[in-house]
Amino acid sequence: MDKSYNPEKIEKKWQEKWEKSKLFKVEIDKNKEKYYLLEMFPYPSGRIHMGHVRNYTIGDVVARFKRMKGKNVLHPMGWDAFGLPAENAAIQNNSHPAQWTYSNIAYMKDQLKKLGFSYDWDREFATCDPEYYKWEQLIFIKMFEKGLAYRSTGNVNWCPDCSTVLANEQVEDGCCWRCGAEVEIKELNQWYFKITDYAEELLEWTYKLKGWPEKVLIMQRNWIGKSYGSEIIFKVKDKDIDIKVFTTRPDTLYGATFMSIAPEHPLVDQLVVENRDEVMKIVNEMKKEDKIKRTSDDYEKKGVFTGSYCINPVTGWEIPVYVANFVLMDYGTGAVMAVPAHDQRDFEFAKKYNLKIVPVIKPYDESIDIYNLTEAYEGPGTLINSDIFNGIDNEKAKDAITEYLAKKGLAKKTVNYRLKDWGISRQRYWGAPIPVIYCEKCGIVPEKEENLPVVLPKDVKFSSSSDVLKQLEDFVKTTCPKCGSPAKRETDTMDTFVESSWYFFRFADPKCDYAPFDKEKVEYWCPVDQYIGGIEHAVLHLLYARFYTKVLRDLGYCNIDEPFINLLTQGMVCKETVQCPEHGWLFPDEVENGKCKKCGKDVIIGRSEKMSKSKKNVIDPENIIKKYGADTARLFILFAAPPDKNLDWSEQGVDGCYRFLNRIWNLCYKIFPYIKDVEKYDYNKDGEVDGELKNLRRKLHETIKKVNEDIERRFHFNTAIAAIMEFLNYINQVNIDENSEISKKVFREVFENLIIILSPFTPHFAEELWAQLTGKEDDFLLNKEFPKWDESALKVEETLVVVQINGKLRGKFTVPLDTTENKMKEIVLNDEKMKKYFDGKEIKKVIFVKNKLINFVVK
Ligand code: ANZ
Ligand code: ZN
Repeated sequence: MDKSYNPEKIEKKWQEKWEKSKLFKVEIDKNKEKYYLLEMFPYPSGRIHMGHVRNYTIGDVVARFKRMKGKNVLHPMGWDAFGLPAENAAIQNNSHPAQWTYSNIAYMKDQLKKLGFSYDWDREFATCDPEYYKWEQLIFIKMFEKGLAYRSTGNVNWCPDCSTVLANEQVEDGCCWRCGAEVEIKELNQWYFKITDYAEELLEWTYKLKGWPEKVLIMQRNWIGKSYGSEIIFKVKDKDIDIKVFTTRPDTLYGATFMSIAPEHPLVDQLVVENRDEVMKIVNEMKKEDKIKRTSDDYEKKGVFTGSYCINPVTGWEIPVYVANFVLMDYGTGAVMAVPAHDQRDFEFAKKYNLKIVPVIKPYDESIDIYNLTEAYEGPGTLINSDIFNGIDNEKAKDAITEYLAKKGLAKKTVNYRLKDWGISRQRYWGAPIPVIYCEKCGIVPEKEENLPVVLPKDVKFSSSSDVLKQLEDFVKTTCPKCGSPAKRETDTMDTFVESSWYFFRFADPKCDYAPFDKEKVEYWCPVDQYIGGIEHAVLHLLYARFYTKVLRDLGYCNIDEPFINLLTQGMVCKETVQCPEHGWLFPDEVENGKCKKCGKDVIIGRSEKMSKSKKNVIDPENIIKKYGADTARLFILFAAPPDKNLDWSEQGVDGCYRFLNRIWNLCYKIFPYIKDVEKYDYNKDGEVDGELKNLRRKLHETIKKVNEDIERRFHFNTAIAAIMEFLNYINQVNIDENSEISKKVFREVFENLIIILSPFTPHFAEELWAQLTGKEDDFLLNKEFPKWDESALKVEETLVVVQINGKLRGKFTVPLDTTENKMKEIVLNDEKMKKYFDGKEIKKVIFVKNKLINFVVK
């Protein structure tokens, strides 16, 4: 055994051995319980970052632990390989996106291997492999045939910088989620997936996914946005048309004093009677306004009177119809009954255009003057100014008023969802081609199954960022699969979120060549038992994956309702930031003694923030591995915080973990010679142990218990590791007796277990120590059982100790056997009943007989 710990040498050695022996390969084994552990697969951007390291280290510990607990563990890895960065890089380097992508994959795969992750690499694939997207195209065709994929013109979010469409989910605060550019609204012909058909089921299951963080479920529910309300019909005065509104507040109907409709509403044209040209001009300008801004609270409410009136169905009032910028066509019915007294947007609008405000809810809070409002009153109360409904609680009035109108055929209860269909068309090259053909005679025709995949043409020049596929005549020109006449191929590609919506199924059967996957294999491995990834995917990816799973189920590909049983959203990796007043963000090595190296000014140490290149607070995992080894990197990441909390990077923390491993190594170096040739302690053969050895065993089994429970129950690796550190301190205080067989045996038990429980965290380190202890080089720890604790070793034996004060019996205490004099003093002096004997007195002397008696001489 080497005298000192050399991570570089041993990590390489074990990575090679693991690979050669195919240690991580798994197959279906129906005699074992399966466990599918999945981490969100990475985008091959070029290099792995600390966020990846954290995500995959957490996953690796769980995978290794579960396997050692006897589960048949599927732990795959692959690449989410389509997307815009590859195309941008290709333009910049005058190369091909495929080349960029596959070389990044090779590099990153190597990096992941250096971290010792237990992936079954035989299952690896990249989503840009035609063998993968072929099946996605087939599924698309099946969806098209069922009406779940359709083409429609609509307003789309357009990112001018990425020159592509974005899904609603990809717009954050009006900006592109990827590049941050301000998003525009454009009218385009697009492909959509009918996720709205699944709104109700997606929502229902959020109440059944007990293994998901509540905050993620809430975000999904809000995104689906189910609201209960009513549709009410308003007749237009002097015209034979009706306007239908969607409202969640039918209780306020008696206070509806005007009507607001969306500029895109199809009835606008018929409703505008006065000053047609002028009004239509304003309407058209409103349409051009940014749709996202239009709905934000602080955006100015604007409107224009159409010249038409409609009739409030309960009051009979003729109320003016306005076109208003804050009403959207794609929510509800595109028309709103405006109740300025009880809706803030309507209130602002009424003030601006001098419209009537009639309160109809009297607040339970009497201090509010409902006839002199400075803002809308949106709270609860009883109805006023509402004829036969006066005095009713407003919640009850919702149903009552709807039912009253329903009898006249003027209203019905409805449910509305905020969720919109998923626009999946992207006007980009580097994505899965949408497998349809446009024929002048037959219309939209899906490609024939036997012609799949529709492969992305290789011979492409990337000189500009415009729609590349459209310009490729060889690709576009084709014949109609139905009638054979000349036809055109679709040039849009699919949103890359489609690929990540089903990759977890493909991992169960990655080489399948007759279907997306074999049903039986998927039904053995899936659903995923534990999914791990970043919170940033709480809405987008997770909602799409849930939807796609249900679609695959309904297409008959599998019998699975939900893809992920348990979800862990890991916290971010953060580090403090450093700023120079003159030079902005600084890298740590641009600072010396608190001063900027460039200008000598005092730097400002900022708070800890998510590692990002722009703030120059990133740590490259590769440097850490070079300096300390992968095991230290893994250990630090696991030890520094519970997995769901943010983690603060600290060089001292990393160093501390490295020293901990060194201390274990050094201790093993010292102890192994004595225990190499003995067997570990066994109660049946060796009988009882007592004293120091008994306590050592107790501490060992307490540690084993804690590690088991912390991993199993809560994934609290940090406290598990802390327990092991504490145990190491304990071992250091106990001396091995070279002449005692039983002492050596207990030490053997201690070190065997210590090494095995360390192995999920620091696998190379543990493997090497195990080989040194046992002399066996291929006795992989992953194939060992994770230690169970010995309940009988945990028992603390007790004894009765007599307490005397100046020789007189004053109490009896039951304490653990071998309690020391100091501990005994502490127990007695802290006891309420004993206090009176010591009050105002001084302890002159203590006589202590271990396990029997303590006598205080006081004065
Ligand atoms: C009358 C009313 C009175 C409303 C009141 C609110 C308060 P949620 O809960 O988000 O579903 N609304 C309906 N369609 C709209 C559209 N296309 N664009 C903008 N606003 C629209 O919101 C439903 C409420 O939003 C509806 O209830 C409607 O205003 C408005 F005291 O109707 B309410
Ligand atoms: Zn045709």
